[in-house]
Amino acid sequence: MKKSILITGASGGFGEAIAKNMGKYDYNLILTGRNEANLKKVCDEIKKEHPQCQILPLVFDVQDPDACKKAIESIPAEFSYIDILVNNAGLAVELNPIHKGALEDWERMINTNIKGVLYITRLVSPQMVERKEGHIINIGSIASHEIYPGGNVYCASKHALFALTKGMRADFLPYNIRVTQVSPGAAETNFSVVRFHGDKAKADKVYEGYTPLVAQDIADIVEFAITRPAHVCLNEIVVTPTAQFNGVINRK
Ligand code: NDP
Ligand code: 8X3
Repeated sequence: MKKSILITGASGGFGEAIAKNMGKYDYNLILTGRNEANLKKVCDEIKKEHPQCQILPLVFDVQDPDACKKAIESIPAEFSYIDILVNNAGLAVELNPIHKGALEDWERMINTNIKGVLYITRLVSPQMVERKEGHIINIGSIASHEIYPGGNVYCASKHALFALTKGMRADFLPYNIRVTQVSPGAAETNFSVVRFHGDKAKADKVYEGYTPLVAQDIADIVEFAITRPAHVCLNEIVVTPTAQFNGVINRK
């Protein structure tokens, strides 16, 4: 049976680039996101480039456990052999200090970046355990290791994700399942536009004065991790722009 790769948050940014890289391999793709039009556009583009690739788009919010369950249970038999799971959907909201933080922003980050990963992993991993085979890739961040002013809850969510990555590695060790975290620094995607509630001018400033990473850089690293021989598990790859060290960016 043909194997599938499930990528959350494939309607843009890193997830889209990862899906496009993986379209050339002999996998079915299960691509998820909330924005149906964006997701369809990504599917159409991959299909055009790789007509042999079978793609299943799933539109749902990873914050909603019932929606996650319904979506995963709706996967038809021909896509059901999920060998690779990329937990990529995530976001930051605002850069407020704690005393000015909005509870709803905190909820969105915690519910998406931590609980969403747990919901999807809980639903997908039992079949990997049963087969004693599989690969889970979590998209962490430099914020899994560093804290910057205003990063508080986002950084906490990505620190938690790193703990979960190691927890998965420990729990899945007896089952031959690879677990990898890719932890990027500043990358120019829609990330900062989302962080600043659609303020493109404010988002653009984040990437001024240096060359940031782009989604393709991350997709190439994920592809590298996936295509290592089965006995090789890259535990974590931390990648920043050359102009970034930990949280510090050297702007011209
Ligand atoms: P984008 O905003 O470009 O893409 C985010 C993707 O996640 C979109 O496809 C979006 O889909 C999806 N998504 C967000 N929330 C949800 C949700 N509740 N349910 C389902 N899908 C959701 O950002 P990036 O590609 O940059 O971000 C991808 C991951 O990389 C995130 O986890 C982010 O934290 C992490 N990261 C980003 C860095 C950066 O500098 N860009 C650096 C380090 C890590 P839709 O809108 O359709 O729901
Ligand atoms: C996204 C990169 O530096 O905004 O995870 O935390 S950063």
